[in-house]
Amino acid sequence: MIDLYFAATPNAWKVTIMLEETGLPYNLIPVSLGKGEQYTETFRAIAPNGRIPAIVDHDAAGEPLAVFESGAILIYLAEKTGRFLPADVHGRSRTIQWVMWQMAGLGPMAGQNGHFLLYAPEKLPYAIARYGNEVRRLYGVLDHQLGLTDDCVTGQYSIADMACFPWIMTHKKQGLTLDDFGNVKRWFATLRERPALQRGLAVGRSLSSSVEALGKEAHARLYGYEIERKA
Ligand SMILES: N[C@@H](CCC(=O)N[C@@H](CS)C(=O)NCC(=O)O)C(=O)O
Repeated sequence: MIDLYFAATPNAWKVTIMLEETGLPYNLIPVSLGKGEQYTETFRAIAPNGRIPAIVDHDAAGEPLAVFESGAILIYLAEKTGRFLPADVHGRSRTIQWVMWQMAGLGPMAGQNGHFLLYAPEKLPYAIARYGNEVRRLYGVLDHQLGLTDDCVTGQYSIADMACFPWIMTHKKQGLTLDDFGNVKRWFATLRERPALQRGLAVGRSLSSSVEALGKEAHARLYGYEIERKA
């Protein structure tokens, strides 16, 4: 069984998407970022960086294996299951390149852009322009790539798509419209129909510290999902 240390944020949803896509059983362990649980000694023994997501695979060879960093988790789960990471050297390298691009570029830049647009106590035009322009540029890079590969980031659905999707979900609050990125728009619409991806994204919304910080309505707007309302 895999323990997943989780809060409802894009980096953690990459992992729930992969777990749902592969059908691996997992045990969800909520980490309250608002309460600072990511900094406890117990959690940092698993994830030294003090950030979610992290997993512990109790069925790993030899002894339980802890993995932190969402990209490393995606690669680990792909290798464990033999799915969503091509075996041939070209496909494997291309997929890992795009996972790295998401990890080093799209994710951090969109995270900073979101921070300066939504959370920063004062509006800082320089920071908003710097990160906003970079996120727009990165969306353009993805759009160009999807124009070359047609359906998916590297030509077939893989961990590269799972890494990017949750960050594209935030496009409205990044100040962007997908109308400016036709290939991303098509890819986004196609992928969001996948039942496993939808299950992955539905995991733990109510546990999010950003729900605590923003409120339910704003969180749903930020990540582009519908709130289930009781009749
Ligand atoms: N590069 C890391 C980033 C992880 C990360 O930034 N996680 C955020 C939530 S999306 C977090 O734990 N934030 C807690 C904090 O800022 O204290 C990954 O992809 O796993």
